[in-house]
Amino acid sequence: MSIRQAIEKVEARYAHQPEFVQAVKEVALTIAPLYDAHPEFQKMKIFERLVEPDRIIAFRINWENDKGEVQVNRGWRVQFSNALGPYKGGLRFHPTVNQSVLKFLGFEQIFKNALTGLPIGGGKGGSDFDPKGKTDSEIRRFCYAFMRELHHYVSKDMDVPAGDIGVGSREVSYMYAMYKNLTHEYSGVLTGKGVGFGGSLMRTEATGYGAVYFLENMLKVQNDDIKGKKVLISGAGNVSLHAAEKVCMLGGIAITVSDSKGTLYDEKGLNQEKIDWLKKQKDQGKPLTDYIEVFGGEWLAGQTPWHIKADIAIPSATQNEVDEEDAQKMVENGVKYVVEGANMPLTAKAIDRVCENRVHYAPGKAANAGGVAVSALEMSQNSVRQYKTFDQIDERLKNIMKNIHDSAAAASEEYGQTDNGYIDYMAGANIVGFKRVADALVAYGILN
Ligand code: NDP
Ligand code: 2IT
Repeated sequence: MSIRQAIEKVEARYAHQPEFVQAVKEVALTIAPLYDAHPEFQKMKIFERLVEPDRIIAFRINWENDKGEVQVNRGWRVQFSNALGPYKGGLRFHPTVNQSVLKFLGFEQIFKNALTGLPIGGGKGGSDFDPKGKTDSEIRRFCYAFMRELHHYVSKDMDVPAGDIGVGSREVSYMYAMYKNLTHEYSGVLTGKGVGFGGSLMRTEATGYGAVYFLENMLKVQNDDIKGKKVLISGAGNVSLHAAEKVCMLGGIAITVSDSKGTLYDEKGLNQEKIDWLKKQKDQGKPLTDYIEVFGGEWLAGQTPWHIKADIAIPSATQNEVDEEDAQKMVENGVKYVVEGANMPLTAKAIDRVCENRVHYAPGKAANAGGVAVSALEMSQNSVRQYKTFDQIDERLKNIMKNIHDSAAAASEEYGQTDNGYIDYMAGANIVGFKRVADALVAYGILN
């Protein structure tokens, strides 16, 4: 079966899972040159095998809110592929979570994790639970209830979850406590734990910092520099605020953050004081709009940042947050680099639009891999029970992001996707990630 026929099969079978189909098509369409060069992949049906998760675990979560009312949510863990290591990937708590979203995230995670060069397979999980407006005790009861069920299916050498949207170190700690309580085991079953009890230094910062390290590598290829460049950032969560922090540290000017209600536009640019304030504000569940009274700037209610003039965009909120029209505005406003902090923030048409205008584009799989990479370092620190310093992890992260950048750029060149100096990072990253997984599957025979 050719790649084209395999896509048609996925489209027909999973027409009701649009995000998953979108993620599969992107990979399939870019790995064609690799597939042509490796007939053994076709013979072993590697692609057809990789689009079906090893298994999906679905469960119910009963919990009680503060009023004593019984609440029912749904939870899942998609164990996609353990070809390269234990299933690894975050847990998302958001009302939009469903199987399509978790399958797209789990599928992308396979190749992202392969790109890190570290021994981790791909998985994802979560719940349609909405943490917004919930009290701390409600969050705690939900996390306990979620892990009471999930603990049957995860363990330190088999499946190691972490955070994602709506799941940060508070939630990871509650879930970790329940796992420990039920299993009597002190093991690294989750990453993103508090640093006082097995967490790695820099895990919190890693995704945002890593995305900016990736950007630095892209800029260097173009003999360019981040200093003085205006940067649009969406979201105001873990990835966004740490991306903004690293941009500022390196002399760039981050002029926006956003959330589901609108965009905060600060023409003067963020600085450490403003970012610390934003982190605190978000931790307390308070609105971004308070910023205006403290620091000035503008609140653009109901708007995204993409119509604002800038040099660089780092979408870091959620999937499909940049559509074709937004991409067109970016091009017209002079954006030269788009770096995905979020997973799949650009629609397929938005990607086409930026690429046909030779905007340098870094896909999430490559650019946001710093978070899971430091998660893998957390796993190894847990195994040997010895901990590295912040600077040691930062150095590893920089190297990992450089390696991902360089290997994607090299694959783009090797497979004829680099056009007159314009690197196709999407094709390059997909080819490198896919090849590492496919080589392992071929070596295993037809198990996995
Ligand atoms: P957080 O929960 O910390 O923050 C999410 C941010 O995005 C919030 O500001 C939220 O706004 C906004 N957002 C979420 N959903 C929507 C939506 N539907 N429309 C508009 N804004 C929205 O999540 P993270 O920062 O951890 O994750 C952000 C992205 O980065 C996700 O795509 C995630 O998969 C990806 N990612 C995360 C990694 C990590 O280590 N945490 C690693 C790699 C990728 P509001 O508060 O109003 O909902
Ligand atoms: O999308 C991602 O890479 C994450 N949410 C982080 C996964 C992890 O296991 O650290």
